[in-house]
Amino acid sequence: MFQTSHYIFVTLFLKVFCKQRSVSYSVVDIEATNYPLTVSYPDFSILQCGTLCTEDSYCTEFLFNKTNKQCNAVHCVNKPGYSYQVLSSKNDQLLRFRKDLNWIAYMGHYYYHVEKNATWEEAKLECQKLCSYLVEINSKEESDWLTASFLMKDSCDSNIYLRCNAWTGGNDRSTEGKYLWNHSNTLISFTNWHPEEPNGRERENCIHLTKDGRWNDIRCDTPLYYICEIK
Ligand SMILES: [Ca+2]
Ligand SMILES: [Ca+2]
Repeated sequence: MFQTSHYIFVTLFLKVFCKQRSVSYSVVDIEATNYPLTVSYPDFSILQCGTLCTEDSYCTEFLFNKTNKQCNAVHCVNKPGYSYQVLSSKNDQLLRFRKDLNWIAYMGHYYYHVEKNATWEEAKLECQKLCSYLVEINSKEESDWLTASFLMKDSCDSNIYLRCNAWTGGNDRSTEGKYLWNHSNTLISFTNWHPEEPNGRERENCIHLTKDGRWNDIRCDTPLYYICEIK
């Protein structure tokens, strides 16, 4: 979905200002696929369609029909209370616009460090809204790259548990001591725990990555930044 060939890089077509936030959109190639979770916005213009998408945290992209001016938000996860329809992209009258977010590529995957505090559950949902999942770390190289790219900042507190760390998708919420990656539902094989960790037993069931690249189990309701990943 995020393959670079599908981007029209030169076209930064739309910029929507909303409550002092600026969100820009890129035109993306229409792929021959069905969008299972689309929501009809009122039919106006591309600009108004973009404004509605900007105000909708579940909307990462929207489809605009050049002929009948119909505007559809594309969601990746069900929003409570919404009724969805399936939209086919075979219609060549459709234009597709995607929110520009700070995804960074590494080894064929894309990563986005969201600098907003959230509990582990909230962070999981926020990543799903972006059609992605809480980061899953499968190697020392990936762990080190994430740390260097997102967490090693001059402004960090000396207490590595408080600042400059991020939720991962790792947890042992189902069975104490059995650590799984949430999205892939696979046992965690590569680990990079701090020397004294994991130490939280039933109290601490979610894994966060600290600025020195090590892992710690911590209470899942702790408000932390998080990293989303997508293939
Ligand atoms: Ca635990
Ligand atoms: Ca711990």
